[in-house]
Amino acid sequence: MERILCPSMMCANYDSLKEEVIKLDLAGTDIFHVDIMDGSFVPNFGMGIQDVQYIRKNTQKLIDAHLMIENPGDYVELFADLGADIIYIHPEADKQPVRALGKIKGKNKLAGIAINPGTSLETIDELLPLVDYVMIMTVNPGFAGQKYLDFVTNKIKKLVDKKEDFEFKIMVDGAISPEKISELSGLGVDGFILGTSALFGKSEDYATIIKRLKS
Ligand code: S6P
Ligand code: MG
Repeated sequence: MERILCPSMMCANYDSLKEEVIKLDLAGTDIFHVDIMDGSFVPNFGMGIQDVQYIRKNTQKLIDAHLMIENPGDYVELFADLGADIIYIHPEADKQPVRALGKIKGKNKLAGIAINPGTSLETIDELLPLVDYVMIMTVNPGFAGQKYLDFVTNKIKKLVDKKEDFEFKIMVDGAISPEKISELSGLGVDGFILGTSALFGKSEDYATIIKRLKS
């Protein structure tokens, strides 16, 4: 099974965003991960509308919008129209997550849910047949450069067991180091968000790092 690698663009060098997108594209990026925050669902602000448009203009690869915002269902159409291919909502942030996922599908986009470290799988069981991706947060969302929360690995194992019955892919986001990628892909995780722990701010170039992380 090929690992799906997704650079977190919040961690890219903004002095030269266009070159970053092109370099990452050529280096073997599968999905560009774009963190959208509202200062309410998470205590920070991330990327925004212009960032999604700008990345879209410079790559043909898939783009995901990770909506860390209240009432994400109100905004899925906006991000679909901006060119995101995959839209993640946090079910914790929407009173009607099923409706929000329906809106994503209505736009012919791939639907994902991202779940916080404290969210139990039992609360999202009904959503599993409706999604293409389940992204497990392995840090409290809002910031790059945090520490992996070990207790979440147990939830990842439980989700892998449920995968047989459905079609979704399992992604992990937060403090994903090269060591975590080997460990978690061994458990059955499909995709990895690459931030400061694995990809950005290193001395080697993106192509060398991504090639190594793929295998
Ligand atoms: C923030 C966001 C994440 C980070 C990513 C950074 O919570 O959803 O996508 O950008 O986790 O990676 P790292 O390795 O610095 O934690
Ligand atoms: Mg993210």
